[in-house]
Amino acid sequence: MFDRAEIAVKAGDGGSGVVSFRHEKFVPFGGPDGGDGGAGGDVVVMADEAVTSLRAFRRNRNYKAARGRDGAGKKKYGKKGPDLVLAVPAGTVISYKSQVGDSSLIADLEQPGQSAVVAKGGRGGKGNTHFATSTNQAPQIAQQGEVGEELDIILELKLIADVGIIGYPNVGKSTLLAAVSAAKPEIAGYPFTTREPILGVVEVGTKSFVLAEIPGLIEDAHLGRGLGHDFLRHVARTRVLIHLVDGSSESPAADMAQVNTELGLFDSALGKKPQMVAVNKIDLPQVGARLAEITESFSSVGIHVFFVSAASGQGTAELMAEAMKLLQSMPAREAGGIKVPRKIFHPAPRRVSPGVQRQGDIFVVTAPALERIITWPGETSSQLPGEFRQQLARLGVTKALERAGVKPGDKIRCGNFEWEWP
Ligand SMILES: Nc1nc2c(ncn2[C@@H]2O[C@H](COP(=O)(O)OP(=O)(O)OP(=O)(O)O)[C@@H](O)[C@H]2O)c(=O)[nH]1
Ligand SMILES: [Mg+2]
Repeated sequence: MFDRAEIAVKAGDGGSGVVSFRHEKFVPFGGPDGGDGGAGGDVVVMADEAVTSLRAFRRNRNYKAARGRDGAGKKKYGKKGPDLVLAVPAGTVISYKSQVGDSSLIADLEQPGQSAVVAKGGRGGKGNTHFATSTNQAPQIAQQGEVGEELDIILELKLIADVGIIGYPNVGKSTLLAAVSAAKPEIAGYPFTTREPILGVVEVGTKSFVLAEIPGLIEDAHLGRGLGHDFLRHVARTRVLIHLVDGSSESPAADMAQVNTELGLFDSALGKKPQMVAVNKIDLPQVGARLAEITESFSSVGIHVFFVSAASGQGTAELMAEAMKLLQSMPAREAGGIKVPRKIFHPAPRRVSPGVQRQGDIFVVTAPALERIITWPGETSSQLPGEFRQQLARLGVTKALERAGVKPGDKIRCGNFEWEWP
């Protein structure tokens, strides 16, 4: 029932900010003008009408968006890395591989055009213009871009049936599905043979639709008895119903009324879904003998019936052609009877507040914004500790260091840098 693929996605890293200074005539050492890096590209999953399966994702499992470009002098921003858009069929459910249950859901892309960001690109690093302070007009530090998000996700195609076959147990629903599609449901002469919805693809000319056998609709299904309750939800997602009745039953019209009562009790919208009524087993002599009587019993309540033999195939192609016509005459799929909240994934904010941890005789500063600080080749680094201290003060880390008992001469480490507390 599901087509499934597990893939690894990695959003682009942000580009780096740069250290650069204005070079003006007669001004040998102008102000800082290093531009910021561009953000890395996101990995986006998008439902696309032209895509019909997840097969492509079985061949290639790794997907990486491009990184952002580095900034440049003259305050030039680096270009954002282009997003990587993965096209999937409508009806694809995206979830985290690392989580189970409801919290694993990232998005449910029901309609073509819907999309979700599954991995957010890293933000670009800041150029040295951002690090100027009143006491340091020539900052020699810039910031590296953030690393893009990386995670494993599961794509699952939830086939949504266009047409559902409903009817009393044992009327021949499985036999009909098997006759018109490649599906191979179990067929047997006792009720409730089919225990969960079975899907098949029906081709009519060059077009196709998905047909589902909805099992177990009986009296009191709406109360959760029998198998019916769960499957009524599948009925809600179909657009057209084929109501199959057994021509050899005592009263085919009464059987149909009973099943419809169940539908209506579950959800009144279901009762209003367009139905095509088909009388099955016309190959049986006792059924062949009463076609006029059956036609009359339905037409007296305003219902047109189709006659078929799922076993011999008689009339089934015509029934499918009519179902296709009816589908095409209907507006595009709506959300159906069940309201599925539309979920669009927003990655959680990555803000981590700065902190200090003592590791032996080194004070390690955790401050994502500072850990990404970089120096620029060719620039002097003697003033770096001073610049770092200013940034630490700005982030309120100095106080945290003092609270942690830092003394002159102690070693401080942040990202790739290490220096002494003066
Ligand atoms: N003679 C005849 N028998 C049929 C026809 N269609 C189905 N049957 C028989 O009717 C019985 C039930 O058929 P299924 O296709 O399993 O019926 P179902 O509606 O799927 O039944 P459940 O899944 O158990 O609710 C089987 O013995 C079939 O062989 C038909 O067109 N003619
Ligand atoms: Mg069946």
